[in-house]
Amino acid sequence: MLVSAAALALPAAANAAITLGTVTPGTNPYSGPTPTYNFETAAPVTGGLVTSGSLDGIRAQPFGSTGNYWTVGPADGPSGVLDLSSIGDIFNVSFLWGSVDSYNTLEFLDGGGNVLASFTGSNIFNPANGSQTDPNLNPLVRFDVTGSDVGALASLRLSSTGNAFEADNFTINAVPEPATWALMMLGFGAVGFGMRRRRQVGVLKFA
Ligand SMILES: [Ca+2]
Ligand SMILES: [Ca+2]
Repeated sequence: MLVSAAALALPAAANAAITLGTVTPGTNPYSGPTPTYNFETAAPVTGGLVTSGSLDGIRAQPFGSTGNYWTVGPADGPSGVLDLSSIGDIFNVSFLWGSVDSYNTLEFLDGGGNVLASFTGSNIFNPANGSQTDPNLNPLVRFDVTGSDVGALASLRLSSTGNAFEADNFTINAVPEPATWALMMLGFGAVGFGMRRRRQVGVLKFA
């Protein structure tokens, strides 16, 4: 109810979208946000392989990653899914994308398995040549979620037609950024003002 009221009042903020927010060159040691899933304890993933270390030509531990990480590719399982359905509303997702390759694909899915948004390694950095040491090719990537996608996003699917798509330190943010909060409060304020006005004139009308 509150969400639909805010949507009426603030259509610009209600547009459903998942966009690439920032690409921050990686650091070693890792210096990003405290991860929700760092694969040191069981993460809700199916497919691919959770492992540590590197195997020449198959997979490489992301620059800045420690312990276990998640890898998908022809040798490790061509695709894998990270289930986010237990989290509820999701406002942004970040993770350490190791040795970015042009043939890596990241998809955001809803609960029915529909693709809400899709990105390849080439969207992250060009050329996406899979360097295992260049911080630009081992970045912390952050994706921002808006509108109905906040509630719809249910999983991430990683796939790779070559070896490999490696990732660690997924941070799932269930709290809006301060700027988003400000927009939402503006939206609620506008709704409240509108309702008071309508009550005064005795008409409740939604366009
Ligand atoms: Ca780890
Ligand atoms: Ca890679």
